[in-house]
Amino acid sequence: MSERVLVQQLKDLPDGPVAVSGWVETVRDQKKVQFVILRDETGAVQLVNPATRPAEDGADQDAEALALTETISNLTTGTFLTVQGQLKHDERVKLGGVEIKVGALDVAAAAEPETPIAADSSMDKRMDWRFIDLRQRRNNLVFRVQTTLEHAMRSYWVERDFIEIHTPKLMSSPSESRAELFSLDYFGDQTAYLAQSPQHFKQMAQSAGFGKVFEIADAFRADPSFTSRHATEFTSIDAEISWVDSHEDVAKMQEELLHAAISAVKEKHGAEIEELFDIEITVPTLPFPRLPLAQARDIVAETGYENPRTDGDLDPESERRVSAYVEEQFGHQFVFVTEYDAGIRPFYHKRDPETGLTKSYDLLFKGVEISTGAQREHRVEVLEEQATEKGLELEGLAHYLDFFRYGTPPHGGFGMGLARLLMLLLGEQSIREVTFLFRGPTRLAP
Ligand code: AMO
Repeated sequence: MSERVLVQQLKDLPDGPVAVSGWVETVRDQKKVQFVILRDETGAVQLVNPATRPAEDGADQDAEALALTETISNLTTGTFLTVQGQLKHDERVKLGGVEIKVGALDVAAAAEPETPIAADSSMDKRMDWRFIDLRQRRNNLVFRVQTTLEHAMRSYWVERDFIEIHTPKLMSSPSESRAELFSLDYFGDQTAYLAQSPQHFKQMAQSAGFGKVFEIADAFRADPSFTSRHATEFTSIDAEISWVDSHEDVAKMQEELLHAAISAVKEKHGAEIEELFDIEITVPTLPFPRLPLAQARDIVAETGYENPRTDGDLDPESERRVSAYVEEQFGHQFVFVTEYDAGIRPFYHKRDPETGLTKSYDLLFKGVEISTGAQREHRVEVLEEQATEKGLELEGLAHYLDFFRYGTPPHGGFGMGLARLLMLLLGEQSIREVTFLFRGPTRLAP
């Protein structure tokens, strides 16, 4: 028995005995010869078997060959199996220039004959059967790209002595606002909230003297919207650093981080992404352009679009227009929109004493917000004032406010949605396509 090899290794192996494991993609059962396309996590290979059909005249036949032919005839799409056979290099084989002549087949688990989805099924139907949908090459690539992105980000941070933290997702108070909050019964009469962000605890790490921290973890938002960018559970990429002079120090770290991560993706998967997603990965140049919000609003107004938002924030169409302007003027897919009005930012954003504007930004990528960053207000009296001004009860924030009563350095950080970054990088239309299992208002299963 040969040891299992991966399909992508076959091209480098000499002709001879091999074993490959995977699932059946197609079966072509011809009278004289049978072909099976077998796929594993690295590629697909053609299996071939000269068919032995029952003789009509009752002549003696090789029982094993008959049984093998019958097994292959009965193979269903999706069946997982191991094949032992003879590898043969043959340039005429379109699929990779190799094929395996089947010696023995060992079915691990047979699939039911009717596959419930096809490649052109609706997104909702594909999500019902996500494990089958994920067998597509494109979908497999999404998660290999995701792995490279996260690995490159971790490497960037670890090389710079950041500490990785895992903050609790069960909380006694909301982590952002009271909006979009999931609450649940917690032993007796207590209420727990699901963390909307690691905001409180990544700031706590600053008071703990950790200096630079990061976390890649789930965040929860009871957001009832059905847009292409919102989920009720998503992976949030967060970082927080001490001793910043302004949000600019945070932006600098984030743009370097994205530069490193996207470079890694292009280097490792650029060609395959181009083949399967028909999109060229552009490594962003440094620094990314910056645009104060007031100027961004003017740019939108000059395009003739009337932003329906009355609070001065940019609506999604305005964000698209700002990005289009930046792409045209500076040839850049990213832009930091900075200096948001205090009224449209959380209480914990630091404000510029002269302008009253927050030391914060939103990062737009190809017209969509992927991140919010800011310097934080670290003076507890000012924090209390700003929280009260926003109508928040200090009692509920008591533990958070305590973090800043016993010494804390000036600090800042950002939160970034992993799925939004992936969606835009790969030119996909919805975060559902790049989320392993999407969670939304009407989607709790599988
Ligand atoms: P914010 O609320 O802007 O900021 O969220 C940061 C980023 O998280 C992603 N995101 C989402 N992704 C999918 N579905 C959602 N419902 C969803 N909500 C947010 C977006 C967004 O830009 N604590 C601050 C960050 C900070 O200041 O450090 C925060 O959570 O990509």
